[in-house]
Amino acid sequence: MRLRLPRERDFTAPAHDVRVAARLGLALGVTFGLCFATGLLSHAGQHGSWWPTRPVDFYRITQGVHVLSGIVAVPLLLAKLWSVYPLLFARPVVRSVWHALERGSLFVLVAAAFFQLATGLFNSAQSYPWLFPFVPTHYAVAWVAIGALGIHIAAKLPKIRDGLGRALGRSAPGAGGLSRRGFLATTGFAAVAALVATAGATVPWLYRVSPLSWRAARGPQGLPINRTATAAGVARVGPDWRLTVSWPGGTRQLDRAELVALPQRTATLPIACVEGWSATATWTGVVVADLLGAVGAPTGRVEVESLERTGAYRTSVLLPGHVRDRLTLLALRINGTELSLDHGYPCRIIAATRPGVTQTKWVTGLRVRP
Ligand SMILES: Nc1nc2c(c(=O)[nH]1)N[C@H]1C(S)=C(S)[C@@H](COP(=O)(O)O)O[C@H]1N2
Ligand SMILES: [Mo]
Repeated sequence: MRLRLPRERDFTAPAHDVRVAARLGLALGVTFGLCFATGLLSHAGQHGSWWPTRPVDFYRITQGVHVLSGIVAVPLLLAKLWSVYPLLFARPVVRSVWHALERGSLFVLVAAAFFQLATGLFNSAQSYPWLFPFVPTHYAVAWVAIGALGIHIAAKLPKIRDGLGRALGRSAPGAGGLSRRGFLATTGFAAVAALVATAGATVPWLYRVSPLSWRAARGPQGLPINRTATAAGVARVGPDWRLTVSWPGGTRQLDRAELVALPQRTATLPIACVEGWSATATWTGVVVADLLGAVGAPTGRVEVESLERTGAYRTSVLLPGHVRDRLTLLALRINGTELSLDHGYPCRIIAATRPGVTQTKWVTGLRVRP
């Protein structure tokens, strides 16, 4: 027997069909679109010059959609690739310059999509088994993926129309494998299972049914801890700790007793981590706007500094809108008890809609830039 490469027509399963591929493509287009849009929002929330302060759960929702749409895209992408992979064996390999470009962009799309989904999943598991910085790389490749997706959709528009326009129909008698309907139903089931299995990390009423909700599972003082004081290199905080508030023309140091003596506000606010988990706590502390007023500092943009000496999240910026917001607290207490060291003792920033990475713990300095 002579070995030969298969041909496209050798793949006879009914699900290798443009009607299946187009429907999966539509679902993937929606999930990738959601993932891209919410990814841009997350980028703006961390690096932008404006960010809304309401609704309080804004980032919790957009980042939940970001991570969950990425997770749902995994089974959809695998099913879509399986549906169309016989096209790899179509001959001739290249029919025209246009065809070569279209195939090349498809290669870029698949590579970029795998890269985004894999790095995103690793990030949500807080694992970084690579040497490049996650945030700028994930952000840059997102543009590559969305660009290649746009080209792919434009090139395939006639086929997409054709595939979506035709009913799934019945498979020919004797055709092997799952029917077109069966294949789509199985893929849909896998996508919903992936969603339910992970959504409990951020959707409270799924905590119980979601086996992978461990990230949001209760931690000490009723809230998970992402980075412990030990991991951040923050040792015991002694009585010599001071909060330094500075502004052009002035500086003021406060000890913890002075912070406790200022008027306190209690608010229920979520921490929404970029990794896709979120959890709500009740925080008590000083409204940052009141604190600035009490020491005679102007308002403006505030740079927050932590006791942590190294680490990407030792500083953050409070934009003017958040500095004015009365839900922006320098929290001293969580769920009715004093903040533990792991939760940011002696004080931490907690504000509405801020990405978790900017809810800075172990605060030591507030620098006002009017
Ligand atoms: N100084 C400092 N603050 C920090 C971090 C950090 O690494 N260093 N991690 C942030 C991240 S990523 C999140 S999600 C929240 C988590 O807060 P928690 O550990 O109190 O739950 O704290 C934020 N504050
Ligand atoms: Mo986080």
